[in-house]
Order: sequence, then C-alpha cells, then structure tokens
Amino acid sequence: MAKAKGINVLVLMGSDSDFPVMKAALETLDGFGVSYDVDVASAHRSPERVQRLIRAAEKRGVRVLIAGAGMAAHLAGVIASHTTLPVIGVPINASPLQGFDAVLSTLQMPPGVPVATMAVGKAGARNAAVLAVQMLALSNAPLARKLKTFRKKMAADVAEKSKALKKKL
Ligand code: RP5
Repeated sequence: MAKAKGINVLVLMGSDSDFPVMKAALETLDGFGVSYDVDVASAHRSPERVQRLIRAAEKRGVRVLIAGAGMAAHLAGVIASHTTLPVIGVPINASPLQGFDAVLSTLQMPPGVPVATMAVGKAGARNAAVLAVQMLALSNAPLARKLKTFRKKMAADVAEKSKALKKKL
C-alpha cells in the first residue's frame, strides 16, 4: 500500500544504503495493509530536507514516523525535534562499531524528546513497523484484530518448529 494518498506511516532512512535493512519495515507494513511512504533524508547531509519532509508529513496527516540510520544516527532524534508525532528509531549496523554507535545515538535522547528505539538491524526494522501498527490499532479495531492474529500465528509457528525439530532428533 505504498505511495497511497492518505498515508499513515512515513519511513525515512539516512541513506539508500540503509534500504536492505529498512525493507523489512515496509514488508511488515504491507503485511498489515498499512499505508506508508518512503524517503531518504539525512540529519547531517540534508538537514533542511528532513525538516521539509516532516512538515509535509504533518500536513498530509501522517500519524507515525519511522527513522532508520547508521553511524552517528541522529535522524530519529532530529525528526523528533521537529514534531510531536511518535518517532520510532531503527539503529543500523553501518560502521566498524557494528551498530553500537547508532544504538547510542538513537536511544540516548534528552528528557522531553523521546524516540522509541528498536533493536539493531532487520529485527528492529520489523519491530518498528509492528510498533507503528500497534499505535495505529489504538483507534482502529480491524487493525487490532490483525495484530491478535499475527501474535497467534507466531505462537503457532514456534510450536510447529518445535515439532519439526523433534522429528529430526
Ligand atoms: C548514515 O550513514 C546512514 O543512515 C547510513 O547508515 C550511513 C552510511 O551512509 P552512506 O555513506 O552509505 O550513504 O547517515
């Protein structure tokens, strides 16, 4: 449901090199049928573009923002400084510090300007989308039902994997 007119989630990434990881967020949003838009904007290389995109997102009625970035990952925090919409940050492993730099840069926000910081990498990108869906589901009963089904399927998959593993032993 990308590029739909009324979009619920804006997914920003600091570089196109973050896409292989952030793709997991888009796939997850697709799975829930949640509309989103995607853009590349860098807190350091194109700070004015970040500000412009956030202003436009607010005008378009976007409800949740997801930001993925690596290295000194200030994108989520800078976005949070420009809006009171909820911001979810995904630290990306893009340096010799293997994402630890991005975790701290995304996570350690000063009091008053929160960023909901996810795990590093694809798991974090996926969880960012699930958390965004959970936020939207607060005022959307069909979406809340989809989340319940999603959880049930995860539990069933674990049981299935356990069965398959036992068969092999
Ligand atoms: C960050 O720097 C981006 O989010 C990316 O993770 C990292 C490297 O960017 P590129 O040099 O690959 O464009 O701002």
